[in-house]
Amino acid sequence: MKLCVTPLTGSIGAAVEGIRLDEPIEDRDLDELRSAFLRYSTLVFRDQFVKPLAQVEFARLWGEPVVTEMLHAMENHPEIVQLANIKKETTATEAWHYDGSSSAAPPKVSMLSAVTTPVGGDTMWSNQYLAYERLSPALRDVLDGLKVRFRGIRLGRMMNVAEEDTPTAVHPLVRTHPETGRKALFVGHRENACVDGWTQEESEALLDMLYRNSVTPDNVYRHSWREGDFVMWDNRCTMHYAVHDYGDQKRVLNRITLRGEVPA
Ligand SMILES: O=C(O)CCC(=O)C(=O)O
Ligand SMILES: [Fe+2]
Repeated sequence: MKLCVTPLTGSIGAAVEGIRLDEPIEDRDLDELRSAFLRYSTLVFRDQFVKPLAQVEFARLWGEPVVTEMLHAMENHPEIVQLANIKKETTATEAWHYDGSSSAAPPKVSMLSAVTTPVGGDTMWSNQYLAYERLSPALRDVLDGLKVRFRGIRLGRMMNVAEEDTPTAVHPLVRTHPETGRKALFVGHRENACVDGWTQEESEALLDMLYRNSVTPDNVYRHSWREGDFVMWDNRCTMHYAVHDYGDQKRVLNRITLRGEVPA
């Protein structure tokens, strides 16, 4: 089998064919996967049907799986969280977000293996390098010096954690990717984020604009899930959004995240 990487949009995402993720991967293919991952930020593998143990083994090729606070691990696989029975009323993921933005070191990579898929239930990713690069140089200069306080309010609500007990962290609004060296906009929704040292009103005006600018259709890949799909994304330079348009239909995805660096 020959590894084949095909871009999915002009801005973010690539499909990878010619590889089985649950079989030993040759160094040459792994190198190619790594460079495709850094280039396209989100990789889609169809028809993989990766089982939990194989997902953990594949994840270890990329880093150290983390057990996410506030989320319930899968029995026998503490590294895996099974996303299932997510209700529209309480979901924390139907909003553009970074995983773990309210923790000191958000995960660097997240990986989903689709077990059961509904009609609908797509996931979208945005390119946060471009979200930054397409701003004017003068605004970029201002943003380079700012920090944002993130609060895990939505996730806390979903997991019934009191608002005062939800984690918070302060991160640079513009972070430099430790592997590519490119700058990416690490923005948050005004509900979960506030520019450090700014008034609420000032912060909302800026964050609203940056957030909106990040996720215009020309900067987004939207994935329609099929059972067996495996998707991995770079949480240092993308945001994502889980569309909840599937009512009570069953939707099950197995999720692993990898330990990340402190954003700088
Ligand atoms: O359910 C999804 O499609 C993605 C959920 C999500 O935000 C995540 O796994 O981090
Ligand atoms: Fe997420």
